[in-house]
Amino acid sequence: MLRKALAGIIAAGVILGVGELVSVPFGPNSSPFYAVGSTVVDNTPEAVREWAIDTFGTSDKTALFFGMGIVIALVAAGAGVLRRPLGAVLFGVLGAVGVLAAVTRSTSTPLSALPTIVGVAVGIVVLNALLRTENPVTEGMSRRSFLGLAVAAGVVAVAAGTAGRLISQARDVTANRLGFLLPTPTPQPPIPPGADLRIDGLASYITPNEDFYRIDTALVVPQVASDSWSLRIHGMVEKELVITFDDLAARQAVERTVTLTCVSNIVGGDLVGNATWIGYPLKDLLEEAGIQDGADMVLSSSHDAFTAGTPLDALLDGRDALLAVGMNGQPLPVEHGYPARLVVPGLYGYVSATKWVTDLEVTRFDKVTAYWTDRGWGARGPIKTASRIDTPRSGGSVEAGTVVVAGVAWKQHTGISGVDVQIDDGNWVPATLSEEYSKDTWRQWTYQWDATPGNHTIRARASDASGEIQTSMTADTVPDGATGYPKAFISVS
Ligand SMILES: Nc1nc2c(c(=O)[nH]1)N[C@H]1C(S)=C(S)[C@@H](COP(=O)(O)O)O[C@H]1N2
Ligand SMILES: [Mo]
Repeated sequence: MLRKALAGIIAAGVILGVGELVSVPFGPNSSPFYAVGSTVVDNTPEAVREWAIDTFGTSDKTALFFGMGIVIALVAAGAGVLRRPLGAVLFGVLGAVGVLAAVTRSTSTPLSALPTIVGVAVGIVVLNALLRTENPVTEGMSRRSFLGLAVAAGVVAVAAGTAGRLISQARDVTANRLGFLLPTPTPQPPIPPGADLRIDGLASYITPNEDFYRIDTALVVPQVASDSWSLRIHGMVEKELVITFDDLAARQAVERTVTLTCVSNIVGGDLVGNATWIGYPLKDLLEEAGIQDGADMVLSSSHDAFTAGTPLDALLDGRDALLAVGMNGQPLPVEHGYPARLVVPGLYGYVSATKWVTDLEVTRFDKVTAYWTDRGWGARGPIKTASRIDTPRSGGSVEAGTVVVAGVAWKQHTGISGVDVQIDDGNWVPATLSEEYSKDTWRQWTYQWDATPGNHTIRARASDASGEIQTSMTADTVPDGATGYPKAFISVS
């Protein structure tokens, strides 16, 4: 029984390993593992996705791979235990599912079916060979031949899988990115030192690239080389444009510091970051194409077929909406969209911040929908006023006396004009704000708290520059962003 289960698991390993190796020439979405994973991601119910992001944060992909591994192992063990040839039939059926997933990815061709087919064929041969060592003439012989075959098959599976991954990675764009010549932007006004309070435990004003949150649906980071990249602007335009990096080189780049936020950020969460982007004003590109009357949306698509629907106003009203190619003085990190992405101040990422962007279709909200709007999220995605308490950390303890409380607040493209702090049920008292740099970025705040022994709750609330106070009403992230006051529970001794 155990042996049969093990045979099933090893055969499944062979399917995935061989599939991975054969997928090399056809791209990651043809690998049975990643094709099924991506299909799972695209079809995950909203509640489950939110739970995954809340629970695993930006490690949600690792969690998915782990979960898939467990499910595959269980099903494979079952296939091994089934009466022959039912196990092989089960593998065949699962293979068909894998093929279906592989050929229906956006980047698929009919050849994308090949890795799964080859993998399943080899896997079934291995399964049968392993199970045939059952019913032997002498039990001892069979155990030895089973073990030998099992180890050999296991080695083949791991070697093929690892080789497949390594070769795929070796063909990545790391080298291309290292050779990428970042344009010299017209400098923006310098960021005043007072914009960054530099308090221990408080998020720095500029988020370093390594610490910048990453959210996307890509299980394998899209690899788009700058020399094969182009951006097509089409739809309701006077003349279609196809822009390459040669064209961009003839244009003047700008730099703009803009805070990005994810709509899935829970109150107090860290799916928000501030970077200085180098890029090209989208307004210029769109106006060059010429917008037809009646258009109200730009549907941006990525290399991996993610889509976002951005209100056209936000791209034309003069705010710094960019086709960004640089992030904090570096070419975009590959996981943040190399070689080009969109950045639009004031809108959540899911409606605006398309990474690995290759296509802009000028269109209408009543004609097309985008990736997340198809999954129940709001169509337009303006960022809501929010604040966060960074220090002291909720759940922590401090000594009685003066305690520095500090955090950040944001309402991109309106600006933050104040933050108030409340201790327990006391009055709201104003915090001190960092120097404002731009209304498109977050602002830090700090408050000197005279902490007395006992358990205390600190709350914060921001006011935006239009005079509106952050709402105390609690709302979930779905469908258009969480609200409510951030709280820190602190014990003072
Ligand atoms: N191609 C692609 N672009 C994407 C996404 C995606 O899934 N695929 N996710 C969007 C979302 S929901 C957010 S919040 C931002 C996050 O950008 P970052 O990962 O650089 O922080 O990217 C946006 N751009
Ligand atoms: Mo997001």
